Amino acid sequence: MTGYQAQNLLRKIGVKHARIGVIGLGYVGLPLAILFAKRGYPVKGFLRDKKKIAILERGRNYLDDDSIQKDLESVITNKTLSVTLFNKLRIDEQDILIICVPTPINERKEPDTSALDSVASMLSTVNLDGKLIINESTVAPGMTRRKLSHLKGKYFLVCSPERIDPGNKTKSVSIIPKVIGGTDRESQKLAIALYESVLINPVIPVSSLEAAETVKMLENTYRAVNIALVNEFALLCDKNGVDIMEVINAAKSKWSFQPHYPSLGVGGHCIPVDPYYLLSYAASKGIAMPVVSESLMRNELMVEYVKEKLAFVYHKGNRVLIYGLTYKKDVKDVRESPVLALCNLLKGSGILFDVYDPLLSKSEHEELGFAKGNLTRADIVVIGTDHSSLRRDCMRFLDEKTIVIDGRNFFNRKVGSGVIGIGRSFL
Ligand code: SAJ
Repeated sequence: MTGYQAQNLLRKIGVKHARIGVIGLGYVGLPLAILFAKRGYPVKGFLRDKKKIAILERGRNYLDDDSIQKDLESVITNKTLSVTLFNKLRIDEQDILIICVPTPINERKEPDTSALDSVASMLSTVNLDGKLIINESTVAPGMTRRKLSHLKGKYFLVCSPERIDPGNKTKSVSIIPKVIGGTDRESQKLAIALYESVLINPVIPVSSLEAAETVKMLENTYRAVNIALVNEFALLCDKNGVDIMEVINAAKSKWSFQPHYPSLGVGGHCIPVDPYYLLSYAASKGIAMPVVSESLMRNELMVEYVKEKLAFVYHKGNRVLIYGLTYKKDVKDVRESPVLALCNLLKGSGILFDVYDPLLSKSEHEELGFAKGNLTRADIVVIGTDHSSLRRDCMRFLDEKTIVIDGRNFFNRKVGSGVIGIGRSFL
């Protein structure tokens, strides 16, 4: 690419005239599109789902995140953000294209990059001369280059992995530092100028696309491995009668100890997923990463531990209530939820159970194959997700005879006739 193209785009960024296309308006793309529009850029959001387009055009949002609602209404009303079907004509009009599509794993826990591949194939129909392409979707090292660097035209290419924490109102997209690695200095420089024009916190430049991809792999694999470590310690504490939470809380006094907490499992579309992209990449390089693979398995097997605890106290005819289905507290998202994995394990075990998640409607429970249970007295309650409403709701299903299987170590004292937690108990 020529210096003129870079200078021209840099100038447009400088005056916020660069037209930005955000491909994919989910929990990553929508807040990002709103942020750029709010800061004055002309932003076009690209979606494949006409229903979602209609919702956004009414200034409503389909994410369970009310913190973006006010800004969404204003950028839609003042038309700095418009949304449209993902098509080649509209793409051609953009100076910058930011890719924010999901990169899940399939049932064999292999990378499923079909959404990203479909974006790449759409982009391949357009001459990308002078455009800046940014991949924010989480991928294994080398994937951005392999999938996005051989398209038509002379364009700038960068990887800047998303780092959103869904449901975390204090970590809005505008304050999360962005790691930026490009195919060359000019690409990186353009992306730095773009993100610095909207971010409060500094950007973190790295030397290549692969370095940026590897940062994301390390961040999330680090979290998965450390959660697995405390899960293993919880199993040890379970045997030696020590309270894992007391141990963790005391260990926090050591400056080099970053606390993680045991639970019935690790859900969401990041922590239990991204390390499988890493393992797939490592395998392609002939590298084994047993710490990673063992940790993922450890986390996935925590539901077996919870099932054993439940089976130990269960008697035929007991009413069992599983409270919470989503993957983490106060987040309405069931992707890779360990509670659903537990429910699947229990099916056919002879243990009958009701489920209740305060964040999910009756029909959303039914879409998951459950009737929405009610908050009435239960003989046994399994805490699947420690939503904020649990403190209030537990008054309705607990009595002095209820046994609690606490999959989130929510309770820190005896309630009902006793609490069996993950590496702790109050009996
Ligand atoms: N969990 C534990 N023990 C812990 C922490 C979490 O069992 O100590 C479980 C949670 O209940 C959940 C899963 O692990 O089921 C994931 O928890 P999370 O807090 O990491 O939730 P996510 O997936 O929303 O994490 C996101 C991630 N962001 C991105 O990948 C872009 C992650 O990298 C961040 O560390 C996290 O937000 C955050 O805290 O910012």
